[in-house]
Amino acid sequence: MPLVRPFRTSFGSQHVRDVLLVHVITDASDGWGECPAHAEPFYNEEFVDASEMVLQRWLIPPLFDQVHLTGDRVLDASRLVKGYNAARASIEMAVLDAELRAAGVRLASYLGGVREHVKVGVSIGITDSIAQLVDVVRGYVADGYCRAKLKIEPGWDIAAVRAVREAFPDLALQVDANASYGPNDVAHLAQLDSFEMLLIEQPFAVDDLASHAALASAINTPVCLDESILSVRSAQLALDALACSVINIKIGRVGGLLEAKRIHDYCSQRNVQVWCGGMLESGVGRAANVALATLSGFTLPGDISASDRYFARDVVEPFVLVDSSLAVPQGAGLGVTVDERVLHELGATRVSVRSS
Ligand code: SMG
Ligand code: MG
Repeated sequence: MPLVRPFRTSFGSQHVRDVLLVHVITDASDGWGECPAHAEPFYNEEFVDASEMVLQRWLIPPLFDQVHLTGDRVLDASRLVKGYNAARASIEMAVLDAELRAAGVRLASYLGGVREHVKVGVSIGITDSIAQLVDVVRGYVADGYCRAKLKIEPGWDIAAVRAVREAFPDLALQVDANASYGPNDVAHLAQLDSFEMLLIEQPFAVDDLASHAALASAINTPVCLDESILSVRSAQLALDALACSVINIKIGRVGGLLEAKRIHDYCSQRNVQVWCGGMLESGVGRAANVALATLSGFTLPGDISASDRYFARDVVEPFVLVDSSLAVPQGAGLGVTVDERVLHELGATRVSVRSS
C-alpha cells in the first residue's frame, strides 16, 4: 500500500507498506488479522517475508488439530515457536475476529473496553529541514490532531523539538528515537527535558535498561519503552529497574491482543500509564488497535491516526478523525469489512493453508 507521504525514522525511509493480512475461515464464520512486521528487519528482528513463512509452516498448521479453536488458544498452540510476535499476533487476531463475529460480540467489549472513542495523535517522521518539519506539524494540527510525536535521531533532536515547541506552545508533544542513541548520550538527551513533553520513547537499545534508568533519573519527562517490552515479564523487569514510567503497547510486538491486554492489566495494577503504539497498519490492524485502546488504562493518545494520514485508500471503511479521536466500530469482532476489490487493485496475492 503506497503511503501518502514517506515516513522517515532513524532506520530509513518508507514509501510503501508491505501488508500481510491473515484471513481465517471457520465452519461458523471468518475473520481477519494483520501482521504489522515491516519489509526489513530494522524496527526489530522480524520482517514480513519471514512472518509469512513462519505462519505457513509453524503457526497455522497446529491450529487445525484444535477441536474447538478459540482466540485464547492460539498463543499456547504456538508456544514452540520463538519470536515472530507480529506473525503470532496476526493469526490470533484473525481467529478472535472469526470467533467474535460468530458470537456477535465486539472486540472492544470482549477485551473489557470502557469507551466508544479513543484519543489519538500523529507520528511524524524526520524531514529535510526544520522549517519543513514545522510545516508538517502545522498541517496535522490543522487536520485536528491534539498530539504529535516527533521521530528523533542523533543530529535531529534538540533544535527540531525546540522549533516545534516554539511554534506550538500548547501542543501535546513527545519524541521517539527508536533506540538510536548510546549510553554516552544521557546528558545530551537530558536537554529535551525543558520542552514539557508527554514522554521520551525508546532512546536506547532494546536490552539497555540501565541507560534508560539513568536518563529517567536525570529528567522529569517520563521515559517510555517500546521495543524493549515484549511481554508482561519484560514490563515487570523494566519497571522494577526504573527504566521507564510509561509503556507503549503494540499488539504485534508483544505477540497478540491477549498479551497486550495482560500488559495493560499489569500496568494498571502498578498505576503505570500505557498507550497504544502503531506500525503504520492498514485498517485491519488499526481496528484492533482502536479496540485495545478502549481499555481504561490507555490514558495517553495512541499512534492510531485516521486512515487518510497513511493511505489514499484503505482496505476497510476508513477511520476518520473527529475531535482528535477515532470512533470504535460498532460491528462484531474487529467491526470492519475488508474490501476484496481494493485488495485486488493493490495487487494482493493469496496463499491458502488448509487442514490436511
Ligand atoms: O502507525 O502511526 C503509526 C506509526 C507510529 O511511529 C510509529 N511507529 O517506533 O513507534 C514506533 C514506530 C514504528 C514504526 S516506524 C516505521
Ligand atoms: Mg516507537
